[in-house]
Amino acid sequence: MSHSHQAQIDAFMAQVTAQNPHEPEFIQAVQEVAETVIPFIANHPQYAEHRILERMVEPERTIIFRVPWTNDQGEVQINRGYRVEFNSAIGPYKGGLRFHPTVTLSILKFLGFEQVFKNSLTTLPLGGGKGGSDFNPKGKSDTEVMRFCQSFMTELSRHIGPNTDVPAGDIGVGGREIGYLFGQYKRLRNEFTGVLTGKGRNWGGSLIRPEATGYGAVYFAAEMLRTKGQNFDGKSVVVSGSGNVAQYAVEKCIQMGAKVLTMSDSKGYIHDANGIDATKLAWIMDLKNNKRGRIESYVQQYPGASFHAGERPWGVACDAAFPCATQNELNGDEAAKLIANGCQVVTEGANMPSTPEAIEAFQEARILFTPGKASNAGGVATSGLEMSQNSLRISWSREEVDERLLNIMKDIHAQCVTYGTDESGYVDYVRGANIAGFVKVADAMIDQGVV
Ligand code: NDP
Ligand code: 2IT
Repeated sequence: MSHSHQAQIDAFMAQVTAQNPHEPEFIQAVQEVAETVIPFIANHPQYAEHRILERMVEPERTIIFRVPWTNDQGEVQINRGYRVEFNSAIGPYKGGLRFHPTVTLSILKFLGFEQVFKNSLTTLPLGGGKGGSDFNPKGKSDTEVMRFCQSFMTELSRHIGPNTDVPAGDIGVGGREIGYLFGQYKRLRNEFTGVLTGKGRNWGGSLIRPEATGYGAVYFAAEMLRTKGQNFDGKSVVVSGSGNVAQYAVEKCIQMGAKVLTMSDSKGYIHDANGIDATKLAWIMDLKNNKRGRIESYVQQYPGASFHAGERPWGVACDAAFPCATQNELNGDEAAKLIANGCQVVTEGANMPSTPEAIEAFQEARILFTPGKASNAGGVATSGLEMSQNSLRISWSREEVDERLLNIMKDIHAQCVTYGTDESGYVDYVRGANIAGFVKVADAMIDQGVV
């Protein structure tokens, strides 16, 4: 990179850092975009003239609110709720809700900022937003989760709508929570609309939405492998997480003939050298989704496997890795281990799971690496398809939605190749995703004036 580009990036980041103190995750997400987009803007002065990037780092609106509720003992509890409405240049704000004790404004701003670029890549008319709460659903009864969701929606309902802002799930928000949130919105507004996605199949949900993020990540990885004349058949795969994204990434890897060696949760990882097959995965899905249990129990059910408390799976030798748990879960040292063990492809299912040092290591080693904003976009893309079906008041078959998802993932891959290929032919998927995502939103912002 030239000195003048670096100086521009440094000046821009100094400003962003000064304006957003105590927001390390947000600054990390902006830095990654700035490093690739600022050199591009240098050759496209219209974006500098209209101060597009400066406007894009400022959310259009941030809502922070009190969420009071009572637990099963009748005691009053207080959590903090958020919705960051980041950018609506190309469509209504769209993005998930996260319920996890680590949720802060910084976390939601990083996720909302990423979402703007991701949603732009999907080819669908979706703006970007994110929300959530520091509420911890773990260990709470269904009735406690319901009362929390009802209180959260009582305030959120003033700010969202099917043409304004359409939330969905993320960490800690799955089908159960979306159901309680939808029920309360409908009751308050007396309106049955597609105001949330990830709904149940009988009340406006789309087939394939539960599978979409994990399936989409594997479709994207398969596209990357195809550029090398390879596929997943016989490849060994390491996955982190055991929630929604991880489960369906594993399912699709198995369907494509790969051998999945690991899954994890926040307490550690399980390693099954014989491979997690479809039967074992069904057992894990029941454990996590119905019994809300811990991944550790896997080794009682399948004694051939081992559990590694407090550790992450990146030391296990593999051909392909899918980080599918959370942000900053794969650091530079772990990236070096993956590379040394022969890993050829790293596909982010989670949002920002690789630290900047890890990304640098993958790119220096010239392995196939894709950022979440490209490879996990299948989830929100299928949310977009759910919105279309709701508007049309019809529902498409499983095959139809799956095919649209596959084509969207191929399209995102092609956009990354267009903007990310360097002189040597190496595809920098980070640069490709950031620039392709940026251009569509930036052009729309110019068209719409200074708003
Ligand atoms: P879930 O709540 O279904 O699962 C989260 C998984 O990650 C669990 O196994 C959880 O373990 C683990 N995890 C969460 N926090 C941590 C942590 N701090 N350290 C270690 N492990 C952790 O969430 P999803 O599967 O929906 O989301 C996973 C990732 O994918 C997130 O980054 C999310 O933003 C991203 N994503 C999700 C999409 C979706 O459609 N759901 C779409 C695109 C991206 P434990 O049970 O112990 O907490
Ligand atoms: O990070 C994400 O893209 C999501 N959690 C899914 C958002 C959505 O609106 O489906």
